[in-house]
Formats: sequence, C-alpha cells, structure tokens
Amino acid sequence: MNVLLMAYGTPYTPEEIAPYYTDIRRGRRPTEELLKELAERYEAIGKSPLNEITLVQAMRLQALLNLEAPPYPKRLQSPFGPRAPHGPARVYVGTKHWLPSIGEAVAAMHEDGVRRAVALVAAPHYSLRSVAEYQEKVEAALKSLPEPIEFLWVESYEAHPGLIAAYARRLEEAIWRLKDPRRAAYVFTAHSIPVAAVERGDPYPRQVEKTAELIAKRLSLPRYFVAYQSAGRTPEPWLGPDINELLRRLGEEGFAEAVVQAVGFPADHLEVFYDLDLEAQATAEAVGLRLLRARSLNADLDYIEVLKDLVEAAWLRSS
Ligand code: FEC
Repeated sequence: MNVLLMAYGTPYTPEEIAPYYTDIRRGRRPTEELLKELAERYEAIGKSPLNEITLVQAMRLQALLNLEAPPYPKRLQSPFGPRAPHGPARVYVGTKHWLPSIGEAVAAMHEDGVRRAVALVAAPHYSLRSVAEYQEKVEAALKSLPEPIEFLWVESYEAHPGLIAAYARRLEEAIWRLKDPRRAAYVFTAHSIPVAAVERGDPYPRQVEKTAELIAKRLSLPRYFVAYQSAGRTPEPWLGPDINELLRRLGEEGFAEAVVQAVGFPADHLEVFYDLDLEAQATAEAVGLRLLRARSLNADLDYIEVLKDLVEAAWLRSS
C-alpha cells in the first residue's frame, strides 16, 4: 500500500522565503514590501514547524499502517493470518510550495515502482484554492513520467468522527481553563479563500461549517461562531468574517472570554503562531477579551489514526 501525503510546505531558511512566496503566487515574484512583511512574520514566530510536523505525520502514518493489519475483506486476506496483502506500506511526502515538492515525491514513487497509491492532503476541507491545486501539481508531475501512477484521492474529511473527536478533545482542554465556560464564545477558524472561488461553487465554507457544527454538537457548546483567518494580501474580496473583525464584535457585545480553534489546519505553522497567537491575541486584548487557543492536532496519534482510516478506506474501495 502506498501513500502520497501532502501539506503546504514552509521555507527552511530566510533565504528561501522569496522563492517560496513566488511559488505561492504561481511564479509572480512578490514586491519587496510584501517580502519584507512576510519575513518579519517568520522572524516574529522564530520558526514555522510545518515541515517537521508533516514529516513526523508521514513517519507515524507509515508505522501505523505497517503495524496493524487493516480490515481487508475475506477474499483479500492471507490464509496464514491477517497480513497486509499489498506488501508493506510506504508513505511519501510532497509539499505544495516547498521541498520536498509534490513533483519530487511523485518521481520518487515512480522510481520505486509504485503504480497505484492513495493521495491525501493534511487539511480536512476541499477547496478549489487548496486540494484542487494539490491535484494540479500531481497531474503536472504525472505528465513527465513514462508510465502513469493511479492515485486514489481522499478529497476531504471534514466530518470524519475521529477528526471531530480529536478536535473536541483539544477544545475541551481549553474549556477547562475558562473561568465561565457557559458565557464564553467558541470560534472555529479556517484559512480564508477568495470570494470568487465560493461563487464558482467551492464547497469549502459548507465543509468548514460542518466541522464546526459537529464539534459544537459533541461538546454541547452554548454558542459558536465560524470565522476565517489569514486572508491573502491581494485586492480581491476574501471570505469572511475575518477572525479579528469577529473578536472585536465579541468584545463590543460584552463577551469576557473566547476560545479559538483552527479547524482548517491540523498542524501548527506561521498562520497559527502569528495570525492567531500574536495578531488575533492583540485584537482580543484591545477589546478586553480573554482569548485562549485550542492546541493543534499536529502529529498526535489520534489524528494519525484518522489518516490511517482514510487511507485504508480509499485503498479498499478500489480493491
Ligand atoms: O510557512 C508556514 O508555516 C505557513 C504555511 C501556510 C499554510 C497555508 C494554508 C493554506 N493557504 C490557503 C490558501 C491561500 C491562498 C493564498 C495564500 C497565501 C499564502 C501566503 C503564505 C501562506 N499562504 Fe496559504 N498557507 C500558508 C502560507 N494561501 C506565506 C502568502 C502571503 C499571504 O498572502 O499571507 C493567496 C495566494 C495568491 O496570492 O494567489 C488562496 C489554504 C490553506 C489551508 C489548506 C492547506 O493547508 O493547504 C486554503 C499551512
């Protein structure tokens, strides 16, 4: 069983910020002002741990897939006991905007003789501006190979019960730190996308709302809100409400405490450490709101179990 696990990627060094940002902008180099601003955000958080977390996720997923016999249908089981009929699992990592790139990962898979694999992104919601772009990069990589690789795509998993339970567990930990949980506001965030994508029928906001609704239901939250964060530095309109705008409103409405949970990103990275822990925190402080953040899933085993389940289900569907 083979897996291509993908994530956004982050620069390893300050010198890599310019080519990384250029790749995000589809080859258009950002202005010096934009570059300076992004470099300052990385400097303010010290370092984004996204690449390390992605690699650990992949290692743990591979270990888990190899450790436990998946529930294969009878016809695929070995008469000598429950054993993976497709050989040991291998998980390859490709990042959308940095290294190892998706192209490198797909080429390595081909070189290793992989002709069929599950493809999934470490982000639970489908968007034309996220998963569809990962798919484009895989398609482009396939064009340069002499034989195709068949990819079995997991496009989204916004309502996976294990994912909802994992998010709820971490939100509950934050709730324990509240002075008055019944009077607090609970805010779920995901990365904003341009409104133009939503107008083209992007299911993203519906999926984000579904995740929020299921977590809120599981914890019987008295009230919750969905907000978007980290809108791009472009003139077009981006999906809102923006987290900062919502926090200001909550402060004005007299809320004393709020918990934010970033459900659009499983891992910690720049936009969690800067946009939530520094920027949103400053906004909340300015309106007298005590803001807590639920910790991320990162490479914790409950999240890796979710990835394992998705991989096995995709593989079995195609067997
Ligand atoms: O280095 C780090 O730790 C940050 C990694 C990072 C993650 C991430 C996730 C998502 N993005 C999504 C959509 C967009 C769209 C644009 C865009 C721009 C940026 C910029 C940086 C950046 N994103 Fe990102 N995003 C991360 C980092 N993102 C840096 C450029 C500076 C800026 O605008 O802030 C606009 C592109 C354009 O200009 O055309 C759209 C979505 C996700 C969640 C799904 C995923 O993880 O793939 C959606 C992590």
